[in-house]
Formats: sequence, structure tokens, C-alpha cells
Amino acid sequence: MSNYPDAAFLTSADSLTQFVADAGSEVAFAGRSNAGKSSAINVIVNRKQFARVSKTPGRTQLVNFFRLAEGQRLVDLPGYGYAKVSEAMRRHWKSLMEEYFSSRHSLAGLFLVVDVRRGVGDFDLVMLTYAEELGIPVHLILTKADKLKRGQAARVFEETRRALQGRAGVQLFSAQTRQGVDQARGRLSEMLAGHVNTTETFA
Ligand SMILES: Nc1nc2c(ncn2[C@@H]2O[C@H](COP(=O)(O)OP(=O)(O)OP(=O)(O)O)[C@@H](O)[C@H]2O)c(=O)[nH]1
Ligand SMILES: [Mg+2]
Repeated sequence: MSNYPDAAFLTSADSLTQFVADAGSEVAFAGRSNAGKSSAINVIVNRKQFARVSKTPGRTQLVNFFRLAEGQRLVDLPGYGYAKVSEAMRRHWKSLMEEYFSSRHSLAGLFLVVDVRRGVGDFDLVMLTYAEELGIPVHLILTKADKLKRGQAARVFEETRRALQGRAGVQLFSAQTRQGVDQARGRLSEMLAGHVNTTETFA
């Protein structure tokens, strides 16, 4: 059963003019290309093939809006850091992100999706800074935790938590085993409702 029985895809936007109306509240998912954003969204919303899962990294270069419930949305932001993207594409990504972060009054929180095997990168820190400038909470999910041994994953979690110094909540996550899904759902609904303790972390 989905926690969001009325969840539905709304639109894919390539520019500010195509964004959906800026009312209610929305939580955006950002992360490197191939980090597992769309997979995480599908599992958190409990809908298979809701957000598309790409076999080809860097394909999703659009801002995808989903309705979760009345006045609540989830946004799948285009991935970054994919090496084979052209310079023009990179510039487009940057201006699209600037348009998104500077215009969305309804943005209530940011989920930062990081592959546990790669750890936090420069672009992830840029996104964290965007969110901090807006004063919105950030929750970092270290995904693909199933790809590491339990002890290794726990070590990355601890290192990440320490490095972030309370700038974001942190948790381990796996779309495959569903590790951490309940915590992620809890954080998502808190963000949408506007109640978040940003420094809370989950082991
Ligand atoms: N083992 C494992 N594989 C995962 C997990 N999450 C995602 N993947 C795989 O990683 C690849 C990329 O996943 P996506 O969800 O498409 O990643 P994305 O961040 O949306 O990628 P872009 O939209 O291209 O930026 C796919 O082959 C997924 O099946 C996970 O938790 N565990
Ligand atoms: Mg995707």
C-alpha cells in the first residue's frame, strides 16, 4: 500500500515557465547522476516505475514534478556530475537549478541522494549550500547500502555524519532491501508539514 494513494506524475519541466504552480509544499530530490534518486522515490512512495529508473546515467535532465497528496509534491531534480554531458548541457543544468532554487517558495526541504560507495562530492555540497541559503532542511540518504558490507556502510555513515556537523540529517538507505525506508518516509512527511529537526540522524 502506498502512503500516498493519490500520488501521480504531474509534469517534466525544462525551464521556469514549465514549472507547476508554486503553491503548497514540495520536497526536492537531488544527487549525482545514477546515485539512485528515482529508485529512492519509487520505494519511498511505494510505487513501482513511478519516477523512471534509468540504465543510462545522465538521461533525466528535466525537473520532474509529482503530486503526493493535496498541496504536497515531490520533485526529482536532474542528476549532476555525469562525465559525458556536453558543456552546453552542463550550463543548462546550472541555470535550471538556479531558476528552481531561486523561485520555489513552496520548497520545504531537500533530500540529497548520495551513493554510499562514492560519498559526498563537490556538487552535493553545492546543493547543500543552496538549501542552507534558503533556510530549508536537508536530509542526506546514503543509498545502495546493500552494495557494502554492514560494517563498511556503518563506517561511511559515521564519517558522513561527522563531516556534515549537523548541516543535514543522514541515514543509510537501500532501494533494493528497503533499509531505511521508514526513516526516509518519516523525514519526508515532516518536511512537507514543515516540522524538522535538522540535526537528527539515523543509524
Ligand atoms: N543495488 C542497488 N542498486 C540501486 C539502488 N538504487 C538504485 N540502484 C540502481 O542504480 C542505477 C541508477 O538508479 P536511478 O534510480 O535511475 O538513479 P538516478 O539518480 O535517478 O539517475 P539519473 O536520473 O540518471 O540521474 C539503476 O540501475 C538502479 O537499479 C540500491 O539501493 N541498491
Ligand atoms: Mg532518475
